[in-house]
Amino acid sequence: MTRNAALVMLACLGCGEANEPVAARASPPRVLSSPAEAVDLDADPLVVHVRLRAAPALHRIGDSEYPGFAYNGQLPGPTIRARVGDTLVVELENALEFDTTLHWHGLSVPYAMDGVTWQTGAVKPGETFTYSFEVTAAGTFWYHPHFDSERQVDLGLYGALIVEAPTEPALDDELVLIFDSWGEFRAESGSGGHGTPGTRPGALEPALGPLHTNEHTPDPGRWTVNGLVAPAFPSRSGTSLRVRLINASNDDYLDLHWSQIRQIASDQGLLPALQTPERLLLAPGDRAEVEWLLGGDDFGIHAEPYSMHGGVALGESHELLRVETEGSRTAPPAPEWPFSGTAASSDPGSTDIVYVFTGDAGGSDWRINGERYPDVTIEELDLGSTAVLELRNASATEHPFHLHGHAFEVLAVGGVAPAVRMLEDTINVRIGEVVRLRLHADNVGDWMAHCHLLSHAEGGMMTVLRVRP
Ligand SMILES: [Cu+2]
Repeated sequence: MTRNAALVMLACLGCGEANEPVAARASPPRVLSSPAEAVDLDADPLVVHVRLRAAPALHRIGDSEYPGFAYNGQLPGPTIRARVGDTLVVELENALEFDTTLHWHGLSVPYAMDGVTWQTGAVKPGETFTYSFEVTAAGTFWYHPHFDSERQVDLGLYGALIVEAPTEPALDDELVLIFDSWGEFRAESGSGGHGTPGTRPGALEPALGPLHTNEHTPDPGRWTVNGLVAPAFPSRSGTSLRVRLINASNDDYLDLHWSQIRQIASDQGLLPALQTPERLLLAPGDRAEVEWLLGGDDFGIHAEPYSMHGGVALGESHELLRVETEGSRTAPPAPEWPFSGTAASSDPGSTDIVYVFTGDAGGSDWRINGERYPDVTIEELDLGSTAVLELRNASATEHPFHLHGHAFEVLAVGGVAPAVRMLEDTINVRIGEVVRLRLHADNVGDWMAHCHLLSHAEGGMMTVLRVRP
């Protein structure tokens, strides 16, 4: 759930004794753990079959309660875990009072399974739809609706999807961290549908709806980690952990730092080499993986103030979570990751598709090449072809560009080629910046290409890239 959520406190402070005052409730748990995993209902080791039920839910965030939505009553939703080559079967039961879908962010799935409503239908209230596809790449992915996304993701519909590769070493432990930011307590009606008209108001209307505050610097105290505010993660010294980070916020960036960042993976699985950046920027929709080699010292994970309106922002560093280690053992040795060492591809210089982002800060009109979804020009590529995409940000905010159905390689950011091969599905483009991408069109479909700031997608910053057979 994110800042742009229109949220309302369920407890009514002036309504008498029928509503228990929020302050009287017990404090929520502060001990951090990975979200509970979905139960695999199929005994076949090559099939992962899970059920997700999307339904209204009451979220407790800090000392407050918020009416929202959840998968299987969980915030975040159940983590789905599979291995490369598995068939994933997900039965989605829609117990909401409006349409929904599931999108598998970062995975290349057949177009009919992508959860978009450009041509195919949504899952209606009371219906169950079964998604089924082979998972073909390892990494940290996530799932969320791609219908009425700004509201539905905001109100709690998201979860992690982990795909393991057999070649990767097992560490002592693993931690899945899903970050979200929460909106102000404010009632405002409204609903949208990613440009899809006719969305039925939900059960909780008119109390809930998008809240477009367009704040330059969101209150860092609104962040949650796996639904918890400023939790502690207890561990033992001498432990090695693989930590998977997902930014599920609608519109808020995470500029993370801690004592030593050892990044092993980004959107599309393992990097070619270990990276030790000073900061780790997670735009909405972005993922990263890091290794924690715990010695005896406690440390905090901090977020620096960061704004879509120009990056580094005013404000103070904020501790999102604290790692508390017991014991005095030294840090374990670094695991042997099967890093490939692959260098970045050279930029051919030519450009096949250009996407120019425009829009004014504070506005709700966001465009790609001057067009607003769904009234867009469809760029086309032949199956099997390779294309260079150039993203040009001529707007007043940053934009995390996300392409469905494909991973892409980053050729250059602001004219600078990355040191190693970077495979992504979501890439932040700063104000005035040009980003060049190499795309191998290997998946037939009408793929959404959009800004993953969900208020911008809702405002029209979405187009369609067709891969024809
Ligand atoms: Cu944007």
